[in-house]
Amino acid sequence: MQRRQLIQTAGLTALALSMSLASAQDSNKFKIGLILPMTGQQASTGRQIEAAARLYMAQNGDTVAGKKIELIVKDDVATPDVTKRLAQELIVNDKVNVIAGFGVTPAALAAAPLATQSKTPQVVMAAATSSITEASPYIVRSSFTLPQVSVAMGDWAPKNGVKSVVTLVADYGPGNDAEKFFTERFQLNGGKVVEKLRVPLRNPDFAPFLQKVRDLKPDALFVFVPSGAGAAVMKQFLERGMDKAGIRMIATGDVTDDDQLNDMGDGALGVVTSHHYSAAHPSPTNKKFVEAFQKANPKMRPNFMAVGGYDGMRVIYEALKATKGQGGGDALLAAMKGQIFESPRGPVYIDAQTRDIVQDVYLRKVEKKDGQLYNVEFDVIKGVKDPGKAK
Ligand code: VNL
Repeated sequence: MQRRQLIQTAGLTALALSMSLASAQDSNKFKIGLILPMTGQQASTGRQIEAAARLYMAQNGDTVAGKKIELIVKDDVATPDVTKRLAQELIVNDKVNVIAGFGVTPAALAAAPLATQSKTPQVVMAAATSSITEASPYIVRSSFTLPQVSVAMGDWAPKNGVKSVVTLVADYGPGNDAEKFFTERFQLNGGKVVEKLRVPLRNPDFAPFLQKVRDLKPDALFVFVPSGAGAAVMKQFLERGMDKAGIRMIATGDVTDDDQLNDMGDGALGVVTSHHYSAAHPSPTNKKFVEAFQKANPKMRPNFMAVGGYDGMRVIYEALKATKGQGGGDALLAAMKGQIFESPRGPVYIDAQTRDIVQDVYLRKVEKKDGQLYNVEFDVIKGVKDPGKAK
């Protein structure tokens, strides 16, 4: 046992040594490997994050602490096998200093062991299952967690006339988190969960599920689907006349995603969601961010994925500055922990213990502003830590 451990440790040390020697050749560069779904079902997430990362670089320069920042973008099609191969290639061949991105939970989890073995910081900018940060001590998250935003809805709904609910979630990590944490809090507040429905992540057909919800006739349907899938749910919800049958939709903000919201039509008006970012967040920092983002990307409105990418770049840049360009993986990671700053979403910090982001969570209602649909914030819960780690 001891001997085996010794050999394993020696192997890893050799790997680390060869990597640090190789990276010395590239010592005037600082490379960020950005692994994102640029094609396929989650492509909007990749598009948003890449655009935001490039905006951050345009605004803050591509030389930091004497290092030239190089962004290497790779498309993993949100497929964990591909993520793993790309992370391996980026770490071993390209000798990146940081891996970042990760549009979906399985992708973030697939890269985690490589981050650990090579001591490479892994900045998760999108994926939002609570447990992700526990998959490697080298993970830092700039997005959010589903428990963080779902609990707020479990408090709001019963106080606002919603006594019975059916939950409908995408059947994987973040959906399971949303279902569990919304349900627990809603029931604690006296609400009744009539049924819990799970839809497949890949090419879901919502019709049979919504038919079931119609028959059960709860006060509201609570929904989580990942960014990019919200418009399809909304369309079928309205086509089936669920709202006219007296069933409200409540959801996490993934459903009324700013990337799609404006094309959902007036049927989406009045839908209440809980989330950490709205393009309509009324702060000077956000106004500047949205303006600059839209100037650089005229056909896009930044969504919560863009903000996760933008803030993730901030975390990397500031860690590089703090380590004066000298930092290896461990030093960079240490400099990422505890960062506190004003994000376009509001005030945030990276919890030094959990490496997860602590942030305000808002209740928002879809309203029309200047002829466009927005998630308009009407209440806030300050400084929310991920409740998934509270135990
Ligand atoms: C995840 C969570 C992905 C929330 C999402 O959109 C999202 C995930 C792509 O952890 O897989 O909105």
